[in-house]
Amino acid sequence: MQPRTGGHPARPTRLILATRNAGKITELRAILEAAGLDVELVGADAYPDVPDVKETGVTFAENALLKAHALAQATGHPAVADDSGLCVDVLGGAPGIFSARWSGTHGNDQANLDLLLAQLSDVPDGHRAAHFACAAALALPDGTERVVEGTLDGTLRHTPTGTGGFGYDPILQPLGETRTCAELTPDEKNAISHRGKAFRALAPVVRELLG
Ligand code: ITT
Repeated sequence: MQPRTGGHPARPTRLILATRNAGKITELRAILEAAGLDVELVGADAYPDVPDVKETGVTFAENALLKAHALAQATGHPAVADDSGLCVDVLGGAPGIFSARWSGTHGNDQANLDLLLAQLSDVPDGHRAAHFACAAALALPDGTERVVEGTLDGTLRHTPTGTGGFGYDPILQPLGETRTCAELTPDEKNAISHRGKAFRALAPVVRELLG
């Protein structure tokens, strides 16, 4: 699925993205290309023997760095990892780093969203501020590391709307928007999203360390 480098002397630097989510690979590849960076971006699927790392950090940045370092050490190539989630003001920033497993089961988007809506059912408009946050880390096999962050501010709807995106997209309405993230096109969402901002902030860092 991923392009392989040949024996050509001018082959681009290989950069591994610590995800099995094809959408993230496409998004970061487009951003690195737009920045004019000659990098061969491949997903963690290219290294099936490398185990997933436990996300034991207590911030998005710590978890992103943990994943990036683990992959860089295991593969001998520079690695990028991101960690993201939804932070709700009235919940003191929760679900935060626990966003993917808020209902107890990792990656059950529907259960996570249903639980959050139930918890917030009595919270009126005007007190439903929230933001998506993303930390993106770059680690080199020699231990060099960088981390950048991006956020998307909005408010939470009372009922899910829209069928696009994933996770909490159907209830997060970005500031200045009348639609939820799940009603935006992928390009519209990438242009304003926490992950889009973090990945775009990473491009000059990739240039600095690998360029
Ligand atoms: P990886 O395989 O790359 O780890 P993931 O989906 O498990 O992807 P993320 O760190 O990207 O992990 O996101 C964690 C959770 O945060 C995710 O399961 C969603 O519930 C929520 N989330 C993050 N970004 C989101 C977005 O853009 N829209 C909606 N929900 C999001």
